[in-house]
Amino acid sequence: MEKSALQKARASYQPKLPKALQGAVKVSEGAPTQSVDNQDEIKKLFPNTYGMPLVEFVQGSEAPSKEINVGIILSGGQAPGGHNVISGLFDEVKRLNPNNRLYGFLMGPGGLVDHQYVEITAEFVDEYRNTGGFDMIGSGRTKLETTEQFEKGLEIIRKLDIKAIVIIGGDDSNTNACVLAEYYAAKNYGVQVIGCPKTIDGDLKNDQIETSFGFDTATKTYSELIGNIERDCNSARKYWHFIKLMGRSASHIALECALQTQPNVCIISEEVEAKDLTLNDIIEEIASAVAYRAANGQNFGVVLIPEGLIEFVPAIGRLIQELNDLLAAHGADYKDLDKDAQRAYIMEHLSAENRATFETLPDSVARQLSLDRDPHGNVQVSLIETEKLISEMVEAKLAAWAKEGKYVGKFAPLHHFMGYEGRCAAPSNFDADYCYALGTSAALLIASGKTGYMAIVKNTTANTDNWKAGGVPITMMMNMERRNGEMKPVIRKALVELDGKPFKAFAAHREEWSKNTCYVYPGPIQYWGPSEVCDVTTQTLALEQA
Ligand code: FBP
Repeated sequence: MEKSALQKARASYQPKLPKALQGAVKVSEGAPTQSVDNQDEIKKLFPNTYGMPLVEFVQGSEAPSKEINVGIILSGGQAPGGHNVISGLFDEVKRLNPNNRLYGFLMGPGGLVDHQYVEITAEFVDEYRNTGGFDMIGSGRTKLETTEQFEKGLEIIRKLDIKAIVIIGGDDSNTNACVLAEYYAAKNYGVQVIGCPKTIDGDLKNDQIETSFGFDTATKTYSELIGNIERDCNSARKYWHFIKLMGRSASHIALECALQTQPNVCIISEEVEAKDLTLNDIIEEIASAVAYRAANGQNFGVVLIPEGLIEFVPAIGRLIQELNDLLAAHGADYKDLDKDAQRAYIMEHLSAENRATFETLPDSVARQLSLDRDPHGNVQVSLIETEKLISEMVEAKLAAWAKEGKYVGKFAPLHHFMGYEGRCAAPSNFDADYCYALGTSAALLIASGKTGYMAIVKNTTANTDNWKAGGVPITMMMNMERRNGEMKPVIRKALVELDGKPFKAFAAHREEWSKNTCYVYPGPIQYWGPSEVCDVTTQTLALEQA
């Protein structure tokens, strides 16, 4: 692989490990845990992995470790730092016993089922230290859920004498890790399963998980680009930029970028849902900002739109719920029909209220909502051009206001989607350190015989020395939710909390940001230099942990 100058220099960065993970480590166990909700149902579904205690690693004398071969899987969307989880895991399993081997399953969970793997050696891991991307072993979205898949996986696990599988994934993948852990435990196969909290979306967090890895680097990358656009916008003073930001459901990415760059408008999906806003309400909010600024001669601005917005507009959310059920029950009846026949079939089967909403949607959006789902049953919102939909509707609203004499100005919109360009960026110091510590914790959970746990690192706004590492039983984060027409045990997704400090900080300033030009230009991620530039966490984390 030909390397860039940055990649070469960055390879020698030694991630900072918390004191508690340096050298010999012992386990300190807390009290038994409970799931966040639906305790009886979750306990029944996970009799072997429910109620286990929280675990923290502290410095202390360590029992000699038996030989343990480990398998690792990268699951779902890329997130900066995945390679450092692997290097942390590799270094720790080798420290515990140099005979231990680490195998990477290729292209996601499918690699386990199809027996596609590679041994991760010292030379191999050295090629990828502190790099972005998941290209070391690849990732995929195959959902591990059937007994047949678990048993196929077991064949290769036995062949390679693997004692534990580490699944690096988001809420859906870790839900599956929990199901797999329970299955292997129930069968007494002696195979441990450990999860790691990954996703740029930032929605895998709770009392135990302060942040998912990748959120820090991705939001800094987007904020750099948004800042650059804002500066261009404030220089030319002739465009309104509509920027859609990745993040399937939750608006954490959009909110964090807004806190870092202070745009004129940022829509937060969770607020739209809570206030029962219609698409028209959102359009009026943006058009009002455009009209106000135009009246002051400022025919320019920046609008941030979260990728998942469309699902949070209550009327559209209700439509999606019914479409999910329809898809689960009758998808096979209409999936092979031509476009018009599909639309007609769906219209015929929808309730009157949802049919009325469906009719108002442009064809491309209606199609995306009614047909394509990812393997976890999610609408593929990153494929919907919400930024164009919104700017076209704003344009129409301004034209109507112009006729009524309520708006005079020029409106020239430009569109951007920021998603994939942030998911594989070279990890920030925070993500490089955090991921290396997560990988180390995962190895220690395995060595201490745990299964059905997720590796965690806490106290992350303190100096790295004082970070706390350990594990949380995955069942502790679960509740029952309706998925594809059925109630299923899943990890509860963390949405933006409207009474949380990050949203309140945004809400306190947004009026001023919309009327005036208050842009902040964060610039690119820095890897070397003053700590207040290089090691700063996201504002979301800083505010939440304050
Ligand atoms: P994960 O939840 O798997 O980390 O994926 C996050 C994400 O980047 C979302 O923000 C986005 O909607 C989705 O992946 C895009 O999926 P794909 O990579 O399959 O296009």
